[in-house]
Amino acid sequence: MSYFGNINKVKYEGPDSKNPFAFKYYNPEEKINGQTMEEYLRFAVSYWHTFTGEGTDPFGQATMIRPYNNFSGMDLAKARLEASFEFFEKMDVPFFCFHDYDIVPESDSLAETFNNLDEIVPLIKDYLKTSKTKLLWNTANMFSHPRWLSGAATSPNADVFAYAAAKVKKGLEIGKELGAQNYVFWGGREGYETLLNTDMKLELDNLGRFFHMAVDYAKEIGFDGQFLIEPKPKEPTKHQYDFDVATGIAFLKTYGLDDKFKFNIEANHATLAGHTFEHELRVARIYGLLGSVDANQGDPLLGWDTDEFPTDLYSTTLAMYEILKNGGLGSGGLNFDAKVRRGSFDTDDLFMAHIAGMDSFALGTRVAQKLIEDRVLDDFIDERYSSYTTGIGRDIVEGKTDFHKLSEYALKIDKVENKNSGRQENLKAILNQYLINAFRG
Ligand code: XLS
Ligand code: NI
Ligand code: NI
Repeated sequence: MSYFGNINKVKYEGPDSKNPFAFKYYNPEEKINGQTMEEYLRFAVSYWHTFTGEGTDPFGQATMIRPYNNFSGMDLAKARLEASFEFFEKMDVPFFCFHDYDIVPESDSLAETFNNLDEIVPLIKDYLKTSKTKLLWNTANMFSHPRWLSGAATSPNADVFAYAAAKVKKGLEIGKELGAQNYVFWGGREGYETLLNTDMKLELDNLGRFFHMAVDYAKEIGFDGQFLIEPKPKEPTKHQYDFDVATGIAFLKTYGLDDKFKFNIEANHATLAGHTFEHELRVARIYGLLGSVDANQGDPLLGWDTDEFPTDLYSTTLAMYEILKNGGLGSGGLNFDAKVRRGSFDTDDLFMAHIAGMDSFALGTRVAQKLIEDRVLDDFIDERYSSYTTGIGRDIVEGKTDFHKLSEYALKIDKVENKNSGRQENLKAILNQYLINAFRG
């Protein structure tokens, strides 16, 4: 059966196309750094927002009109699955991602839920055999059910810890079965509300223990996907332990996990942490820990994770700048952890939203690539830091000096001069110029 019968396969038609169901900038076959855009950008559809999300918000009921709305239970799960692969094919995306409870309904009984998973996973495997779309990552939902109210691996209740372990164990088995390229941990409730009732040290130690057990089990069953932590500062928990990339790095190093994990960086989580998206990407990149990306954007007027489809070209350009400088995303990808607005309730919106996001990243890629080719920022930055390439600066960088020598040197300086202007207004104007020129083709 067809769920999106009115839509044909979405194709690249170029910047002059007025077809709402065509790519204007994303040309999957166009080469970038020797790879096609498809291979480089590795777009993924997130199952939860696109197929499970119903448009509810804390004040209102579901709004989304979906062709499988008349099903329920496992029939709904199967209908969604069928629809999802039709969608992937029509959008021509190479990847998708899911939580365990996106693909089957969550039951109170763990055994029953596992049975449901055992029923759906072979069906997914069958689709994967004939589809070009692969599994970028899977994860466990350990935040929706009431049992997770005080966390999963950081719950004060040891039974909850055990339950979480069972779910991740199953998730790794599913990841292996379906050839997942990564496994994600997003700790939505791994944090605390008040220190008055919290043993922070025990919770963090338990989280470290939990991750070690996951690493051990993956090794045991031969799951070789990349482990990813997805930092977020808050929401739903007031203070989340993996606040941002820097906090995550401190945690991984403290618990001896930094060679086992990388980061899945979400744009809207970065801004919630008071950072830009590109800041989080940069921190991960310079330490070799940039794993994958949840591509979305927040709303500067709203203080929560609005998960909008990315359309801000400054942001996609600066993000792609980091990703290109990283040499791509390796086994990661650009996952649209993004949802259509509550008012965008029909299925056409699902296609248009993904097209908007993919085009925005494709355009950002072209601009970023040109900025890198022309060495616009590199040359400027080299010049700005040139004092570290000769004389005392070179000695500092090469470790050939100490406080005695530096003090001696400093006492001889007549007056420290500010040599290189930061020129940020000019650099922003150049960025504008590159963006506009990219539109010219
Ligand atoms: C929520 C997170 C979540 C993760 C996967 O804010 O972004 O959707 O990506 O659990
Ligand atoms: Ni996310
Ligand atoms: Ni999020």
